[in-house]
Amino acid sequence: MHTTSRRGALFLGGAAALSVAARPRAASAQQVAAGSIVLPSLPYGFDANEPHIDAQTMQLHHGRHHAAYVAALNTALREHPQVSQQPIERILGSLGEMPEAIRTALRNNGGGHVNHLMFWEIMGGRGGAPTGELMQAVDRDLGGFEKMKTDFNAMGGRVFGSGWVFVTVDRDGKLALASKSNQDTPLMDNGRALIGNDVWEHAYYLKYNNRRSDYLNAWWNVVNWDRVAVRYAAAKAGTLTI
Ligand code: MN3
Repeated sequence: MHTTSRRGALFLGGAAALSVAARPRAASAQQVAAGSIVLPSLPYGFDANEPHIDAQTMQLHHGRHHAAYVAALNTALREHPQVSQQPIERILGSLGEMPEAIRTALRNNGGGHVNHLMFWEIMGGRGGAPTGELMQAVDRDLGGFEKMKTDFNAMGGRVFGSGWVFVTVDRDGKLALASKSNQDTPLMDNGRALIGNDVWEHAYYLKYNNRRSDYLNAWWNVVNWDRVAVRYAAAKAGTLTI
């Protein structure tokens, strides 16, 4: 429906390829060097979310903030090839088993990487509402679309300092709201984010200053529900990696 769909598919493929390439059995053909996680390009232009999220914020957010998480993640992985061969979702789902020397770096920067991959993936749309099976789940589990948005925005407003607000999804397709501090992610609970909004000030301060609630309200206008539906189907199929 949008011209971005093909680029979106490539972007999704990039995220999936990260996990596949990181598995030891797949490493022989295309050996993945330790510390070689790459920052994918956005699946749309920096101005795709205007006027709700300005192009400069998108550019800085992707090119500086997300890039910094990727760089720091690679630095942490460089000396730990046995960790770098594992899919990022497995690393984040078993942080307690990770080398103590890099555990905090993995948590902050691995979390930052996957949270932003998900975030870019589900934006670039024109808002509206979910349809079909996903809308039925919203009605069933979250009291309907309007209540979901109201509760999500309220939860996002209550995050003290920096963090995220999510709708999580399990293998049965059940939805729930959750918030996390810093770059923590539902992957750390072996859950999955269906959608999430970044409430770090870097996500909105240039345009909204300290008016986080205005940003939270406006953000729904750029959600791409077609891509969210793909994530929902993947979650139910057990193939949603991050
Ligand atoms: Mn951010």
